[in-house]
Amino acid sequence: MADILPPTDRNCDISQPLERLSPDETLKAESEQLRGTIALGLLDRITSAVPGNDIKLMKFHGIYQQDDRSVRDERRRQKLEPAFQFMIRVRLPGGACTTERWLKISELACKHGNETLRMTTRQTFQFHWVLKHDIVPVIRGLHEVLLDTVAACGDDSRGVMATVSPQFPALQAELAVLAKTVSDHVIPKTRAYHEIWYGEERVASSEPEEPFYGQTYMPRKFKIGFVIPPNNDIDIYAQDLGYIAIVGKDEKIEGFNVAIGGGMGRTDKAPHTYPRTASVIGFITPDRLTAITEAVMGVQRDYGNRADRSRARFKYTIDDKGLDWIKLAIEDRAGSLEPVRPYNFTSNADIYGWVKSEDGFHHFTLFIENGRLNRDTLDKIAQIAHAHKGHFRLTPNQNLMIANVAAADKSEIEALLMETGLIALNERSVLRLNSMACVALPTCGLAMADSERYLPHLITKIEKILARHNLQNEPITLRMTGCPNGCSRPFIAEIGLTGRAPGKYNLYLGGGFHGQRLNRLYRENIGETVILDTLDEVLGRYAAERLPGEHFGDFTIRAGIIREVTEGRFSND
Ligand code: SRM
Ligand code: SF4
Repeated sequence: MADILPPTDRNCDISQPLERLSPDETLKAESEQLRGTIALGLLDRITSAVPGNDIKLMKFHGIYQQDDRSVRDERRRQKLEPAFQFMIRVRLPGGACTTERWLKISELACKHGNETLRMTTRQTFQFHWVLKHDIVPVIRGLHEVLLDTVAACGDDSRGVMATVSPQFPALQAELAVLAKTVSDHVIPKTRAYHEIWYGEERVASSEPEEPFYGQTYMPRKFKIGFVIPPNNDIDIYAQDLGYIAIVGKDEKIEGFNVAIGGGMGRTDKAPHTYPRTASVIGFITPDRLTAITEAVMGVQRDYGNRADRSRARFKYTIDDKGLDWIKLAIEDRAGSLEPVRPYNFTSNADIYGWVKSEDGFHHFTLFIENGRLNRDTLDKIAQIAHAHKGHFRLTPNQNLMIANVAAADKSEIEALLMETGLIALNERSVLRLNSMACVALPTCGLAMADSERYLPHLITKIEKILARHNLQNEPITLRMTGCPNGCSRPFIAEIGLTGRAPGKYNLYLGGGFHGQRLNRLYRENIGETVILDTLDEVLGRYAAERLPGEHFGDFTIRAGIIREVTEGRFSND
């Protein structure tokens, strides 16, 4: 593994004079490597919240303070503080989860998380509704199965994703290991987490606690993912740094194409913000992975915008400095990249049901609508976990793969899927199986409209439209969010809906079927009736005018319904 590079001059970009740094930069610098007053705030029993600055610092520990927005007004009327509770996100590189870990997580969710659990769009778990005094038991419970929540949020490298597509078991297992290696390499090294959550003593040292991140960490979150074509299940073009495996004739990974600068979030009516699909800049051999990761992250660490958080993601650094400049800066730190190697994606969906891989194992992908698990489903999956000798993988589309079922055990797992009724979850329309929604209301503080709670109902209505146009078997990607931050990656869906206000959404069309192209705003701030009427019209045209094999997103562009987005920065034009 490559040595960790010493931090170069923090904020060395001369365009960022110290006095103009955003307040978050000062907070990080003064936090004593993410300690702040978190430990003290947890002891305060008068409030169910934590102090303002600690709210931000706790994100680096994977914990978000939220409040139940459905009772906000009522509590204000009663002069009560908001119903504070916490969301806790687990770090789970590549979504790989043993059955032992699953059972522990499920137990913690039932005990401390209001009997609900969420599988996220980046292949991990989120506990919701955790009360302040329950945070430590959750974190320590996770520790019992050697899991933690370090850097699941915050200005650092977030959960590293890795494909779950089961066709190439050996390669997939290799990628899962690489995702873990990269994740371990780039997570913060501060002992703050151990002290605050496990109660360990602080040990004095003359060595810097964060050799790579320094005191101010990254300018903003940074996301890494690994994929094996042809299935782009992790949405490589939405990652800050993506590695596309190039597989040789001998079925071995020759190396990776390096993709940089993907990201989804935008702010409505703020054209200086936009989603961007990652640019593929070169090829590297596997031995260069950690060095290149450090170089790419180092460039963003040193040149990312630390004055304006709305422009702090790597995608903007790239567009501000120029792709060629950034590539040179990376090469300057880690050597030349080889020319991009050919690759081809065909889909970004999960493959449902049983798939047999070349090594003789069977894998069952179970549809979990929007990744939400309630008590009933948790109990049913626990039955499978007790019997299953393989492991689980959380998919990038919020679903669950029961992985590595030996041929001799398949009938037992199948019987359990039938007995529990879980198998019926897969008997859904193609549209529903290709849909995703973010959490949104009532827990997400940024939500402007419902998403996870509403999309299932909207889909039922769209299914009728599809049936009328005989399109019910057409795979069309549909993704919804409660705001334009893009947590379900809606801006690369063929149909994207992002919340504007309660019951109102922006409708985007023209995204690429396998996540390769951004969509564009088609109708703004519309309610259900207009959404359905608009889709009825456009889908009707698709049914009548499409070419053989033509995907819906491609059709909307060819038919002149929407203008193609060639680059993110022009997506608001
Ligand atoms: Fe996200 C913020 C949920 C994947 C872009 N995201 C949030 C917060 C933490 C709201 C907040 O800041 O207070 C949400 C918590 C809601 C709740 O109640 O749980 C939240 N994001 C999620 C999850 C749980 C959605 C889901 O339904 O699965 C996903 C957790 C992923 C994980 O396991 O780490 C999630 N978020 C994403 C993705 C998709 C991805 O990474 O592949 C994106 C788009 C890609 C990107 O980062 O550009 C995404 N989330 C955002 C943004 C916009 C960031 C930006 O720079 O533009 C925010 C807001 C922010 O950071 O200021 C945000
Ligand atoms: Fe919350 Fe917006 Fe992300 Fe949905 S897209 S979870 S509403 S931040």
